[in-house]
This record gives sequence, structure tokens and C-alpha cells, in this order.
Amino acid sequence: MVEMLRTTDRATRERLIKEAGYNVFGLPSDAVYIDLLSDSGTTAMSDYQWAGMMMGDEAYAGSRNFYNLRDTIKEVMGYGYVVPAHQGRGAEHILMNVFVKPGDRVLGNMHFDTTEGHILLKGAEPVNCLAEAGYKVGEEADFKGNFDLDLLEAEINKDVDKAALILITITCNNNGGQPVSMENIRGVRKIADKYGIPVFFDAARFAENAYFIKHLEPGYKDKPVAEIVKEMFSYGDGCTMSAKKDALVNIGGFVAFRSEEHYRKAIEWQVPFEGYVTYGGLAGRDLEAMARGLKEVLNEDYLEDRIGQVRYLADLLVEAGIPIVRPPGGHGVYIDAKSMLPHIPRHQFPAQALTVELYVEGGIRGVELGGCAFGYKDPETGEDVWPELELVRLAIPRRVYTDRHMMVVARALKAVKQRASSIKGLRLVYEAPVMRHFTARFERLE
Ligand code: P70
Repeated sequence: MVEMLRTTDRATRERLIKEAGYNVFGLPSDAVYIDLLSDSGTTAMSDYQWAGMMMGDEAYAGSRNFYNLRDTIKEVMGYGYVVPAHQGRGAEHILMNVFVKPGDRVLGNMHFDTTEGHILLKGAEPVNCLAEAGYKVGEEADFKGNFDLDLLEAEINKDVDKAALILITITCNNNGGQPVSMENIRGVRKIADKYGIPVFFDAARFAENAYFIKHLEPGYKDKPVAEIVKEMFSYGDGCTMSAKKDALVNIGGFVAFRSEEHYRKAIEWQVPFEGYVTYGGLAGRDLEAMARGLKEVLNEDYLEDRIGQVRYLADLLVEAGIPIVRPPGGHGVYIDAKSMLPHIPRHQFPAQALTVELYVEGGIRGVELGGCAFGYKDPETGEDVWPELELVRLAIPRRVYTDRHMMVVARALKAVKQRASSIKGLRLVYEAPVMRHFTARFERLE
């Protein structure tokens, strides 16, 4: 499938971004030239997946596509109990209800936005235990998604009874799509076993994580990615998955469990919120495309091409002197807005301002992952709390763009860089209580 790209002129883009409250989520996609807002649900499906779409069994209960999906997840990940959900956050909602009570703590390398939102909605506390290297944007290091294992154990020991769950996000989206090493995953499991805490994966980009293990971690270079994936998941009790990423589909998700007991609890939440146990908010044809995508993503030529394209864009940006998170991760290139726009203070949202300027410059839509996405007002003091990182993510959809598109992106960023010192900050004028970045509105400071 190919899609026409549309160009717009600068005056139109200025008007549209203003109407959108200086938030790129509010733009009509027809007014976006190259859309790097997300790698989520933006994949082009393969011939094999489309063929599967024609084989949808839309029975209310017991669809053959569900059984195929269940068997595929068992084969690829090793988890036998599968709960489909409409997307990742539906899966997170179910998982939190199985394991987490108000007042609990959920420990992770770094929880992504929707995960953090669901932990908070449950009245629990999200705790990030990312190793220090993960915060150092400009410094090259392998596996910047790793846990600081000492910190994890110290956080557990603050109140062992409240440590309800450990969640390993692979790859770590907040700080650049950075991978977690097998050694680190094994270390997490060991600590979890010491205290009897369940370990789950947020598996949205599991195949990309396995690719990095293969290429960076001693002992894995001759192992097939499929085998590495199986080993990663062997250290967990289950996973949530936004299938919109590494299952190569446009919509869908699931929770998978090793234990039947957890599964029984999960379906008590699935049925009222997502749908019957064999469809969970999805059509049979969607389940089939997901099952096929979960195997296709393990193809190593595909992974090389995909991650190679991310690397290609990163190289172009480094050459142009744009400060990016290094090394680039699996699904996008992340720009360090703090160093690109050092004159804009945190409360004027430098990464959001840069996102706006990139759109105005070239019709290119990235996304802010900084003070708007992860900052909040302290409920007690009312003070702003800012996350360490202030990034603009250029997420690359899977199997959609060519390297020529990446050249256009680099050129636009170069032009933004040239006028960086004249770029103004933004004032936040509307925010929702959780996940505020999706619907926030801003005004441009003059
Ligand atoms: C993204 C999207 C979704 C996501 C994720 C991880 C590690 C769970 C989910 C939820 C969200 C997004 C962010 C900014 C702009 C657009 C979209 N990530 N865990 O692009 O899954 O979306 O299916 O409910 O990355 O990274 P779901």
C-alpha cells in the first residue's frame, strides 16, 4: 500500500499549529508531510498480514484467529494465557487491576506515559530505577535502558509489602528507545525472586530489544533473534503489549501470563472493559494480523533494515550538529531540546517549542517527550516537577518511509538549528489531570 504525501505552505502551517494550540496532536494528518509523531499503529502491513485479514472469523466467542494468536504468543514468548485488549493501555489497565492496590508501588526501569498514568489512576506510585547512564543524553553507552539494580533493591526495601510489581519496559521509550541487556533482565529476576515480586515486561518493542542484545551483548551474536526473545521472556511472569509497535499492526494489544491464576483474575477485568475473552475489543481479522506480525517481526533482515534506518537518520543529524541522544535506539531519534534551545527555560517547554518549529519549518511532525509529557504539579506543594530529560522524538513508522524522507527531515532540522536562538518558548494554558501531553494547549510567547 502506498499513500500520497501532501505539501503545505508555511503560512498554512503557522495557522494550523496556532489553531491546534501549539500541540501537534491537534493537527489534521493531511497537513503533515512526514509524520514521525509515533511508530505506534503507523506500520504498513505485509501481504501476508493482509491475506490474514481476509480470514477473519468474527464469531463472538471462540474465533479461530484467537487460538492462532494464543498459540503464536505461546510459541514466541512462552506465555500460555492470553488476554487480548484494544491496545497497550487496555492491557495496562487489566494488569494494574490484577496486581496493584492503592498505596502500592510499581517499580520499573522507566515507565512510559500511559503506564505511569494507569499506575497513578490506581492510586499507586510509579518508581523509576533507570541506571544513571540512561539519563546522560550525549554519552555513548550500550544498554541505556538498564535498571540500576542496587537502586531497585533499595526502592523495594523502602517498603517490601508495597512493592507490588516490577515492570521492565523493552525498549525504554522515554530516553531514546534504549535496550535492556539480558544480564540486566536476569539481575531483575534474581532480585524479584528474593522478595517474591512478580516481573512483567512492557513488550511493545521486544524484537528491537532482542536485536540489540544480539549485536551488543557478549555471547549472543550467533543466536537467532527468536531464541533471544524466548530467553528474555523466560525471566518474566508475563507481559503487556501494545501490538501497534512490534506486532506490526494498526491496532491491538494483549496481556499474557504464565499462570492460570493471574489469567483468571485478568479476565474479570477484560470482560467488562475490553470485551469477551477471545476478542478483547478487536475484530477476528485484527487478531490474525497481530499473530502474523508477531512472527514477521523476528525476521532479522527486517530488523536490520528498520534499525539501520533509525541509525541513518541519527548519522545525518549528528553530521548536521544536532544534539541527539546517543547512541540512537530502536524506533526513533531523540533530540536534546535542552542543548538545542538553551535559552528557553523548562517552564516554557523547550522541547514542545522545538516540535512546533520543526512542523512550521518542514511540515514534519515529531513529538515532545519532556516537561509536558512527564512533568506534573506536585499535589501537595503545587510546584512544577520536571523530568530529567527534555526531548523531541522523531519516531519512525515501520516499513513506511525511505531514506530519502530521512534526508528531508535532516534538512529541515538544520534550518531550524540556524534560527534556534530566535525561537520563543510556550505558555501552557490547558492541561488534563493525567497524560496531559495528548490534549494540552499552549500559547506562543512573543
Ligand atoms: C508511542 C506510544 C505507547 C506505549 C509504549 C509503551 C512502552 C505502552 C504504550 C501504550 C504513545 C504515544 C506517545 C507519543 C505520541 C503518540 C503516541 N506508546 N508502553 O508512540 O500503548 O498506545 O497501544 O495504548 O510506548 O510511543 P497504546
